[in-house]
Amino acid sequence: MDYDLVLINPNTAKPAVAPLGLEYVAEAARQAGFTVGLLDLCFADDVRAATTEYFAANTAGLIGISVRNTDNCYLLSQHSYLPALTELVCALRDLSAAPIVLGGAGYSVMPQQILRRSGADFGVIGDGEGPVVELMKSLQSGGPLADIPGLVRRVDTGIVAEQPTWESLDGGPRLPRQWLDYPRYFREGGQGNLETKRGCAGQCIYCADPHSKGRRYRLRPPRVVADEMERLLEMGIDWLHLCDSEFNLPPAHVEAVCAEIIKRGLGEQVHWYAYLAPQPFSAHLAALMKAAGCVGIDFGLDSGDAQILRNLGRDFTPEEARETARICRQVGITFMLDLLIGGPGETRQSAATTIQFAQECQPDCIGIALGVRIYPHTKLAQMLAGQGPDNPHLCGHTEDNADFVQPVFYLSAELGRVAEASAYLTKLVGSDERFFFGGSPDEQSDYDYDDNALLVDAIAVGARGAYWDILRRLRVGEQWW
Ligand code: B12
Repeated sequence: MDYDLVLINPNTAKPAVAPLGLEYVAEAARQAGFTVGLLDLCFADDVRAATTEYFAANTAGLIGISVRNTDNCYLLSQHSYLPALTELVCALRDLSAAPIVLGGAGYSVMPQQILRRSGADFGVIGDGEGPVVELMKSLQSGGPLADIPGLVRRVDTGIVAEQPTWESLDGGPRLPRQWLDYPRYFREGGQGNLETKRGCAGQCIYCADPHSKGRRYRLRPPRVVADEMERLLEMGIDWLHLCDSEFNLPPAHVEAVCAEIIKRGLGEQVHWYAYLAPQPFSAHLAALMKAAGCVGIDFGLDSGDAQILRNLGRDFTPEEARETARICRQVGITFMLDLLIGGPGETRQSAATTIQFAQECQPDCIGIALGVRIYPHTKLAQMLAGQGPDNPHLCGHTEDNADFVQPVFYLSAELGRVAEASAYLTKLVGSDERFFFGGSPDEQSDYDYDDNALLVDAIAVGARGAYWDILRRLRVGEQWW
């Protein structure tokens, strides 16, 4: 078949997470009148062979590759996916003459840098729907590329990037959920996915979301969200993880989405999890979310130390977070606290305060990420600009990596180097079984979701839900399947 556009999902991490972004891009291109093929390599036994076989039978006018993750973002393991991406781009050059465009959540975090290193022709920062359609039109008609929002391209002088326009999602395409094998993703990945908005107006110094999703909240109409939930339920997908970075912002939208789900009686049929900021939160919101089917929340707490929270650009206090935790326990929602230890100003004392604070909140589990992944286009990167690789707070790939493409982390020198800091935290955690340590070599305490055999096996025998909750249940022996 001759396609105008062939989209590729190269993400083979297991448990399998459906590349929802590709559904949006494929559907937008189809609705604009283009023919679209989709090569999903997630379940391929041999990625190279599957790609060769696909391009022996099909041709493309443009190839789009989704780059969901650049790396696993854990200091203790530092697994980068970019060498495999470069290999794929290289292999495609032998199989097709079509130009290659990259996009996706990971790509958008460092677009110029990844384009340069991967050898692809184009990239798109942020939403793929509009720019991919515009790119195909321009490539087919020989029209200008310079006006395409979010497009990253090569010119004689290097690489240039246009500003994304961050379109409103009011008129976004309705997703038929027909581009991917969602039932298989559910069987092997244990959860469906659903987005209620894009963008973040937060000021966190380490987060690339405002750069990759826009600084303004763009809301999907609640009826569109609920329609899509119904569509997933029709396919038997009744455990979901929402794709919002912080579901409770802005609060009015959460309430409207939950109200629509409840109105349609979906709350009793579906179980969903979400990431939330510790604030804003209230007993009213918790009850509404629970009635709409929420069974678990992962709060990005980061720290229990007021000064460290300020240093990280967070806008809540430990006391507000404590109250949020109390409400969750009162309402009966399972919850996790995610900690980010080692940022600017972190000391042994503030780390100890954080561990103790998290324990006092009595969550169902606690995740620790040691070291803060440094992304370009963030305040943290600006703070470090010009300081060079000898900065004592840098860990990971510090040499030849001024653009931060290889995994590089801020780890406050006050904690010592990686092994020392990790040993110190392990000691603080002691025998408290609620803790998970991201990227740790110990399979039992790790909660890296890439190629996590514990999760894969549990899902194969019927476990469903957020991965942290499946791991937690495994640990406490709470089996519900
Ligand atoms: C929800 C979420 C999760 C959930 C997923 C639940 C589920 N069932 O889907 C869970 C908890 C499982 C998870 C796991 C992980 N995640 Co996560 N996750 C997210 C989050 C919040 C949303 C992703 C999402 O689905 N968005 C909705 C879809 C519709 O948007 P999208 O994929 O971005 O697609 C749009 C554009 O990017 C673009 N696009 C996409 N593909 C393409 C292709 C082309 C050709 C083009 C042009 C455009 C394009 O168009 C799409 C529509 O506009 C993002 C942060 C964020 N705000 O994006 C992090 C994020 C993607 N995750 C991240 C990471 C690191 C991980 C893990 C590796 C963590 C770990 N070590 O375990 C794992 C990887 C799991 C896997 N199998 O890949 C990082 C990646 C950062 C990086 N440097 O690469 C992010 C960006 C968070 C962050 N800021 O650190 N994650």
